[in-house]
Amino acid sequence: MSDTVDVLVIGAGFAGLHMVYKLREAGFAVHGLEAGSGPGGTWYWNRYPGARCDSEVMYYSFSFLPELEQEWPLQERYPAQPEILRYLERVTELLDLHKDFTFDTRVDRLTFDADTNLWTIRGEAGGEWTARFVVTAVGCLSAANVPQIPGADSFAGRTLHTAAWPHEPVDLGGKRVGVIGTGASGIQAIPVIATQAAHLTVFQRTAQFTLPAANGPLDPRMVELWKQNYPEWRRRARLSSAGIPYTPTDVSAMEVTAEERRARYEAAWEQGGYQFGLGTFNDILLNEESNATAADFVRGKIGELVDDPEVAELLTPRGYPIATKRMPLDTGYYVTYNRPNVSLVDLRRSPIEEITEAGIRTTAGLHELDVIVYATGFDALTGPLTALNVIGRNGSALTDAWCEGPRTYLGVAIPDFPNLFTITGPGSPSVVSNMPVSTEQHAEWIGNLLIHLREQGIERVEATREAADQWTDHVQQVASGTLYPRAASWYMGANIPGKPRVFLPYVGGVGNYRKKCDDVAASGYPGFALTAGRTRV
Ligand code: NA7
Repeated sequence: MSDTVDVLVIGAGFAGLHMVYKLREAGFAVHGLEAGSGPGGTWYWNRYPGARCDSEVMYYSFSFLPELEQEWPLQERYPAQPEILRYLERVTELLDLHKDFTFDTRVDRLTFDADTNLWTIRGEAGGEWTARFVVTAVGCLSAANVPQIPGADSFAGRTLHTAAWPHEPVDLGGKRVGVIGTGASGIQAIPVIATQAAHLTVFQRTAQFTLPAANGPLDPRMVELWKQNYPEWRRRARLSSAGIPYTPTDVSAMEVTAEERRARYEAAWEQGGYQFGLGTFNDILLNEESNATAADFVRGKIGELVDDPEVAELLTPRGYPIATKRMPLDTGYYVTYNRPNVSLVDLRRSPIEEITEAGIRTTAGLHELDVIVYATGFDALTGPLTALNVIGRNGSALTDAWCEGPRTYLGVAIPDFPNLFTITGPGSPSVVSNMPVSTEQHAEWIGNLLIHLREQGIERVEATREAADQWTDHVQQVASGTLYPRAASWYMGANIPGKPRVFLPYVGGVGNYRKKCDDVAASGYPGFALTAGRTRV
């Protein structure tokens, strides 16, 4: 590749692969940089035992590859990490994208030159690129959170993080394993690690609500029907609230009798997946009383599933509404605590004091371990972007611009940072949606904007401060009409010490958001300042 391109894309997950392909096909000189040694993004890094997608397999793929759609086998209801990684590798091969990426290249600085309207992109291990436009496709959950625990370096055993799991198999047989964290990753890993380890100790800070995935093989007749109707399912997903074409309900949980409510929850629990939250009642995330009925139902299930009443009580979430922290789907999570080789440590009662050579010491004593697994999540949404050390026009740093929280226009553009676009950035549906639906919408929208700029001879595009302020206020306003802000969640930045507490994703719905973006495009991109070009790359 030449060192100067029209567009440089960072990341080779769903978003980056699509963006590079779209722009290449539109005739741009485009190149991608990726930190991993291959494509896959999230699915390249998160190889921990039990890693699986929480979106059903039919919705978790590209919609613009009809032949692959027909040929790709749909086996289990929820695809496991190796299967998704294989899918993205197949896409890379099919679209001949390898040649358009440089792998093993982590970007550690982006600098905009206001005189030339060009970005300079620096690789951590050397290498420099120049591009008129940069698109970040770095994911929302790719900057791992490793809590600073005193003595962590002194641990004599092995330390692992779910988000940076080794590529070679990890033998946990006969080992005493400690898992810190019970979010979506921990909840997937814990039941599998329990079957491998001699003993598993789970260190829980906040008890989590989780729903049964009811994973299993798909009925081949259903798969056939599905494949016949793919375009219609895709269309519905795009217009839906969460990027998954569940049929919405217009019934409030308070409108029905207690028996009817229980019957609906029970049916959804049996069916598994997000039907429980998206398909039972329309106000679980809006009305405290309605939410309490769903929360109580799940609390009751925990009591039924877990043998030891004391353990059941520790596992029972209290103090925040259900579904306001990201709801995981699980396979046998709660019943794992009935195993004789699994114990639960409540960090609220006895916090971690330090890590020693021998294990984890809480205020209640030392837990001797051979392996410590951090399942402690991510600096979500903003972390992957600030890690790029972005310097905009006037020398302004993104970290400074966002010191009180991110301000974006539509989650794709940032004032003072011209010619930079963020796929699934803060202020877009991103993590509250089925990701491929959202990355596709952004890649298409950004691609079409770049085509428009080329047609108009525009060299510089920048979100106006006014547009970003209005959008950011709208994002907060929509969130404050829901129960989401009631939880100390990573949606609020609450998991990272010192991070500003603002609501990060847009919860106004995937379909509504798409319409707003389409309206902006159809009206000639109001909210962006456009500057005609002097030079061509
Ligand atoms: P999450 O959902 O952020 O979960 C992280 C877990 O780690 C959660 O239980 C945290 O407790 C816990 N945690 C974080 N820091 C600490 C410290 N310092 N001490 C003890 N426990 C801690 O991350 P996941 O990887 O599970 O899931 C993230 C997303 O990835 C998921 O939603 C999918 O979209 C994929 P807390 O609840 O903050 O008290």
